[in-house]
Amino acid sequence: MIRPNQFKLSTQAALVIALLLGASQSAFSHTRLEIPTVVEGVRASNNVVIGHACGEGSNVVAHTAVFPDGVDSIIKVDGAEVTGSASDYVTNYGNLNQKIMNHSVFANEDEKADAAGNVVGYWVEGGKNPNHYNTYVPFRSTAGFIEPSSCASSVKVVIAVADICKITAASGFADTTVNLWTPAVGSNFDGPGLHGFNSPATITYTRNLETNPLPEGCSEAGSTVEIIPSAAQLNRDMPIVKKGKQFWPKAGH
Ligand SMILES: [Cu+2]
Repeated sequence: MIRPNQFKLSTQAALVIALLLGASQSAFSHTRLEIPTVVEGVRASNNVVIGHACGEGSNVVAHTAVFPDGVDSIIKVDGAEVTGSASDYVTNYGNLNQKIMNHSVFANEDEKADAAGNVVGYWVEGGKNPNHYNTYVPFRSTAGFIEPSSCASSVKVVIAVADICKITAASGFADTTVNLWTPAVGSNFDGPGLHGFNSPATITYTRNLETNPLPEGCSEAGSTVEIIPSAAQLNRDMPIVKKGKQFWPKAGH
């Protein structure tokens, strides 16, 4: 027979266990965006949330992110790769994201731009995010608009991120030195077999069906579109170049 006070104790124990599980999940979750889904036409500040470092006692000491440039990006419609460009689905694609400066954790930072001057990513370094902490890395997103003539009901933009615990050459990439939250597109930053393999952060724009209804001829649900950075872009834009010198990954082997 269970006496009332025994029952009470076990419920409290269960609650404590549930809280502990919840806490550990949030502290060790993968690196993702604070706001992963936005309605088209809405400008928002957002954060890339660094989820953890590279194991107990390690710190993320540098972090870098790349947005697909829309120039040679991979486009998928309902999961199948198509020819076409990002602006077929997001009318004003390009230069949608700007870093918001913040030196609270990382002392140094800069944006990365393509040849046309569009911001395609950013890097931060000179700080420490311990394994059991999260760091918010802030940026702002200009309102993206879904192309009215397209059948897209949502457009998911895939972001490539590296949370770097140790500055190594590419040959030194391991679970103890880096978390690569990148799409596996065949770049030097795929990290096959590593913790974050093919598990990138994403931001999804959803269509405002009231102001921007699907045109005739689309399926009732519309299409889900993905914009993914190309391997060539990741090879070019993932490295951290600081004052004209490559900081990460280290050159050579
Ligand atoms: Cu993780």
